[in-house]
Order: sequence, then structure tokens, then C-alpha cells
Amino acid sequence: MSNYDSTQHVKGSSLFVDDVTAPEGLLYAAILTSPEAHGNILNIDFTEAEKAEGVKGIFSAKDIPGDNQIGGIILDEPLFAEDKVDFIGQPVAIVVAENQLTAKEAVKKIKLNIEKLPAVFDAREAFAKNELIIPPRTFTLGDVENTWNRCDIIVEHRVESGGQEHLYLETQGSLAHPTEGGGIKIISSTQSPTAAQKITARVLGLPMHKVEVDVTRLGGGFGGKEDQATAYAVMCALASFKLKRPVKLILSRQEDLRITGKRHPYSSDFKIGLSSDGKILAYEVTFYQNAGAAADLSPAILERTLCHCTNSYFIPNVKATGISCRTNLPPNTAFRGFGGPQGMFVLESAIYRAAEKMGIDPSVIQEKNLLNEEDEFPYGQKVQNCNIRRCWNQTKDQFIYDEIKSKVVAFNNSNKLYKKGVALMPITFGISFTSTFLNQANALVHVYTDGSVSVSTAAIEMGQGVNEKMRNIAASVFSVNIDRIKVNSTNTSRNANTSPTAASSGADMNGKATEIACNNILERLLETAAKELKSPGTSIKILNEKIYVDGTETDLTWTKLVQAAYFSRVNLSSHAHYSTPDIYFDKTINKGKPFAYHVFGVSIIETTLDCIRGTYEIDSVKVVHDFGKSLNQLIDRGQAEGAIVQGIGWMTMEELLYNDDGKLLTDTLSTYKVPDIFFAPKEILVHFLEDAPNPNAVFNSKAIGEPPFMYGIGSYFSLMNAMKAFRNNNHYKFISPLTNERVLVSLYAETKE
Ligand code: MTE
Ligand code: QUE
Ligand code: MOS
Repeated sequence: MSNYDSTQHVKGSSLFVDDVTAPEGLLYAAILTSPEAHGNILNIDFTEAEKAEGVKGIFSAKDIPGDNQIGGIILDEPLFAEDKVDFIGQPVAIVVAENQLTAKEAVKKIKLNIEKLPAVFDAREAFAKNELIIPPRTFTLGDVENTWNRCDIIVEHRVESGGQEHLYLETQGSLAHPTEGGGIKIISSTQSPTAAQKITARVLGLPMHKVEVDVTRLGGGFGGKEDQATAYAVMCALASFKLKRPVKLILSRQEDLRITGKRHPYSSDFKIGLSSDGKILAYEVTFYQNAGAAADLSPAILERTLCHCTNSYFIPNVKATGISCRTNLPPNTAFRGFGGPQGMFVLESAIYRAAEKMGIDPSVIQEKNLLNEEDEFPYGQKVQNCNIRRCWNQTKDQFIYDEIKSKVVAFNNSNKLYKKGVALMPITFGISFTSTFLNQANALVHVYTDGSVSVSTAAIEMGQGVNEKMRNIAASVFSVNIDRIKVNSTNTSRNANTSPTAASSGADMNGKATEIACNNILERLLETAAKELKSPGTSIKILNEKIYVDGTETDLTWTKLVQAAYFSRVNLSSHAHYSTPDIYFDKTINKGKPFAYHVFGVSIIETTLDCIRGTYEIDSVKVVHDFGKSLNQLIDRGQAEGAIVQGIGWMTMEELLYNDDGKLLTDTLSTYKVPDIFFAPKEILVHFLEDAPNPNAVFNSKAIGEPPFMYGIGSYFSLMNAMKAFRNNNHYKFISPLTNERVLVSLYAETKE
């Protein structure tokens, strides 16, 4: 059961940014950030800080040789605040000193004089003030307006979902040092080395070839280091460039919690219309996305919310509007699911509410409206190789849903103060970046003369096991022992113009590029073998490091063949590029075929509620998931289990609280709680859907990183059902996270409805 890195991880010898052996003359940086959510900078006085012993330099907006601009999609985010601040935690300057403590102490000596301005923290309030990141976008299918009069049941409601802290174990950080000729090398904990390279070049006024970014691995990213790692890489690079010394910057946990953006909170309104037999005829929804103070990836995240707002269902008439609202919070960013979970939660709430009104189980509506082959999504794509009904039926059969259900009913009939709930949650998630140009990757493969193989790709290892998957692929193409395959760090000099490792497509696309590069070399090796063995190339096969002619083993082995190829001056290296075929998306009409394929699955979640205390347990999560033909079952199972627990955390216990000034109150791990081993489901059963090869990804596999996160949404409705069993005549509001406190208050609150 060994993953590539597990031995090193267990020994503590894996290198994260802060573990890299300190280069000679290393200096340490600390950040001065805004204490106010909104205001004008009247004056900054560095005098006292500059005088402190050990301080080597202080850098702010005025010291930037190029552009003070780190925006990715929209150019709206300065590296350092210039004359105004827009959120608490916004970087204003960095102090660089002989050691970290000196740098941090000197930061406290800077006098920052800010004139406070009124601040906005609520998305709807920002919308009312027309504070938008981009103009609203609407996806439509059919015609909702002319459908309402045909509906037997119509329900409308508001839905709130909260933010979420990424809580990667390794905080944001970077180490930069000058290279000869005025260049910079950066070691960064980033999912997007190319973004770090490009934006460093922009801020320093350098060509991109003078900036090299290297990433060995991340102690977790979860989307939080897709856009937001860049700032720290650039800060280190700037200081290093100015001082001609290596500079390191590592955020403390509390700084990281306070400064960095999170999953976007959404506030949404829905209206859903159904026929009396439970067919969804029309769905209208408006999403108010709390973007924070700058765009970051918000427009792309909103786009995915709109794409996934109908989840696993076919709805013939849809009108979905997304509004990205600018508030005075740290810019919110990518987080596993990338806006998809927020979209799906609203529709599941709508189905729940409709079922309540109809007096039926939500699963009746869910099942009736599941996608069928060639059904159209609001973004114009038709679903193909649709496995959602297979997953649904198998989940219900395999885990005997009817029995689970009747046991829950029996338990609730015989218990007054404990109640159980159960819910089904189907998921459908599109794979590919909706920005089509990002769907490309490249790989560089070398076979060395001793038969060992080195693979370099754009894929960042962040714990998701992508390196092991690349080894699986290379070992499989060459048919050699996996120990021969080494995966290198991701480096912008070996792999250029790379997309972030995101959208669950890292293993998919870089795996394809690796496969192509390995096949290029294999083809040349087979030619060499043909010459050596004086047989036609078509008769030759490599199997488990031995060379066969027409099925007969020869004396030639993998190592001998590689050496023969070298002495014949055959190229033993290949650089390959892959771009996902046949996808496009027209953002002017919001139609196209944005996704290479979809991932499907269904979960059953059982919960038990203590109706005196409002506390609860997640009893079990039972899943049938479509992994395609899994590249690595152990990794994929781990991804599913981790995502499920993270999704449950988002829906139930993870709560970000702020004071009236916009200061984060839950800025320690004693106040921001994530699921631990005690809270995690007592049982997680993940069944691999059989016979589901996916022709649209490497080795018939499917992406796994994000989709299972959304199974966690089922925990919310499972708990709602348990609450309903306690007090039936109540319409609970749709507000997540459903913390113990919120459950308790809801169980005993007066309702007006
Ligand atoms: N798993 C671990 N252990 N750590 C992570 O940071 N990130 C998730 C997912 N699984 C993450 C993870 C996210 S947000 C994405 S997009 C994918 O991994 C990225 O990797 P992949 O594209 O190779 O699946
Ligand atoms: C899913 C994603 C991303 C995405 C679209 C998805 C993502 C990402 C971008 C992106 C980045 C830079 C751009 C842009 C889009 O889009 O991670 O237009 O300039 O970075 O569907 O995960
Ligand atoms: Mo994942 S949110 O696409 O990094």
C-alpha cells in the first residue's frame, strides 16, 4: 500500500518550502497588512522600523520596478495597497530582516495611518450598491416564464451557504534567490507555477525567461494555492531582486487564516415548478456570490456554479443568473468543486422544499428527474455515456436503501430524543476548465542509459497522488518496474506555459501528455529492437522488462535495449503536448461543449441527531462512484474519502465568523473547527461502478479530485430529515453550515411560516 511519497512523509524527510536547506545569506520577510476593511491610506511611516537592528529592507508599492498588479483574470488587485485598503489582511509592505522574529517585530514599528471608510461584507448589500466584479451572467434553457402556469407545484425560497477555509497543512510560503544575469529563481508552494512566473515577471519588469519557478510538492492546496500562492512568491522575488540575497516568507497559521481568501459564501433565491407527479418543469435561480475585494478567480467560479446549477437532473426550462459581488473581505478563491457545490446545494434545497410541500420523499423527485443520455444542460452540452441512473440504481440496490430507510423510520418511532435521518445525493460534475484555453498540458520524459526514467510534467503534487499516477502511466507504457520511474519537481524551465493543477484535470491531462511522450520513446526503442533482433517491428513487444519476438522471449532486456539505442544514437527523450479535443464554450451566448466528459455518482448519508443538545453524528456514507477505469484504486479511494469528509465539514461544522468591522473571529484552529477522526463518518463505503471505461481520458480513467466533495451535501439534508422527525410541522431555513448551535436553535425556535 505504498504511495510514492509515503515513506518520506512518515519519516519527515519530504521537503516542503520551509524545509529546503537555507541558502547562504538567507533573509526572512514578514508582511504588514491592513488592520481596516476599507479606508484611505493617509500616511505610512517606516522610520522606526528601518532603524531596527537586523532590518535589511522594507518594500511597498513605491519600490515595484514593474506593475503593482497581480490580478489573473481581471487586473484589479495590487500586490501592495497604494492609497487605499479594501480588506483586513491586505498586504501593504514587507520587512526583510536577518531572522523572522526581527522582521515581525519591525512590522509592528511601522506607523500606518488609515482614514476609515464604510465597508460592505454582505453580497446582496454590495449588489444593491452596484459593486460588481463583472456584469451579471444568465444561462438559459427553454423558457421559464411561459412554464410557470403549467406547474402544479411552485415553491420559492432563499438559500445561504457559508465560506470554507482550505486548511492545507502547509501554509502559504515561498523562497526566492537571485540567479546570474539579474534573474530570479523561486521555490513556491503553488498550484500554478506559470502564474507565479508570469506575475513575478510583470511586477519586476522582467521577461518570463528570467524567472524560474520550481515546485516539489505542496502540503495541500485544495484550490487555495491556485491564485493566492502567487502574491507570496512575488513578494519574495521582489525583495530578493532588490537585496540580491535569498529571501524566505512563510505565513504563520493565524496570518494564513486571516489574510487568504476562502470558498465563496453564496446567497441565492430559487423558484422551482413541478408537475403533480414530481417532474421538474422549471427552475429559476439567482446566485449572489460574495467575491471579496478583488476578482481573483471569481468569474470562472461563478461560471461553474451556473454550469452545475442543475446538478444531475434534466430540467427543460432553466434561467440561472450569477452575480459576483465586490465586498470588503479577502478575495475569495478556488476551493474543491470550484463553485459547483454552491450551485448544487441550492437545487437540492429546492427539491427538498418541493418534496415537503408535496408530502413525498425528496428521493422521489430526485429519481424522476435524473439525466438520461443526450439530455441537454443549460450550457448547451448534451450528456453522453451518462451513468447517473446506473449509479442511482446500484446505490439503492447494493446498500439496500429501502431497508436503511425503514430502519430509520423504526428508530425514530421508538426514540423521542434521538432522531435519525437519511438522504440520497447524486452528483454530476463536468471535467475540463470551462476556459477552454487552459485545457492543455505537457510532459518531458527522459530514459537514461541505466534504464531509469525521469518524468517532468506540469502537474503539481499536493497530496492527491498525481505523481504516483504519472509513474503508473509511464511504467505501463514501457512495461517496466515502477521503481524505474522518477517524477521530478514541476519547474517552469522544463514545463512551460502550464495551466494550474486544478479542475480535477491534473492527472487527466498531464497523464495524457506523459503517455504520448513515453509512446514516442517506445516507438524508437521498438525500432532499435527490430534492428538488434533482425525482426519486423510489428512482431516485437516489451513485457515486464523483457523483449519478446512473436511472443517468444529473447536475450534482450529493457536495460540492454536502452543501451543499444544509446549507442545507435537514438533519441531517448521526448517532450509531448496534450490538448483536450472537441471542447469549446462561447461565453457571449453561454453555450457550447465545455467539458470533455462528466463524472457521476450517488451517495446515501445516514445521521443521528441528539435533539436535546443539537449535536449529531454522521453514521455512514455509502457511495457508488464512477471512477471510469481507475488509474490507481488506492489513490482514488483516498481522494473520494477525503473529499466526502471535506464536503461534510463545509455543510455542517465549518463556520467562519466575523465581527462588525469585518475582522475574522475564527482565526485559530480552536475556533475554526474541521472534521476530525471523531466527527468523520463511522463508516465510509465507496463502491467502484463496474464496466465504466471512459474513452475521453487517459487509460479510460476519470478525474477524481473534486467530484466526491459534493456527496457531503447529502449530510445537510440527512440532518434536515432527522430534525423533521423531531418536529414535523417546521419549515427549516436553508442555511449552511448546519452547526450544532444552529440545529439546536432551529429545533426549538418559533416559526412564522
Ligand atoms: N487532495 C489532496 N490530498 N490535497 C489537495 O490539495 N486538491 C483537490 C483534489 N484533491 C487536493 C486533493 C483539488 S481542489 C483538485 S482540483 C485536485 O485534487 C487536483 O488534482 P488532480 O487534478 O490531479 O486531481
Ligand atoms: C474550473 C477551474 C478553473 C477554471 C474554470 C473551471 C480554474 C481556473 C480558471 C481560469 C484561470 C485563469 C483565467 C480564466 C480561467 O478557470 O481553476 O479565464 O484567465 O484557474 O471550469 O478549476
Ligand atoms: Mo481545485 S479547486 O480546481 O484547485
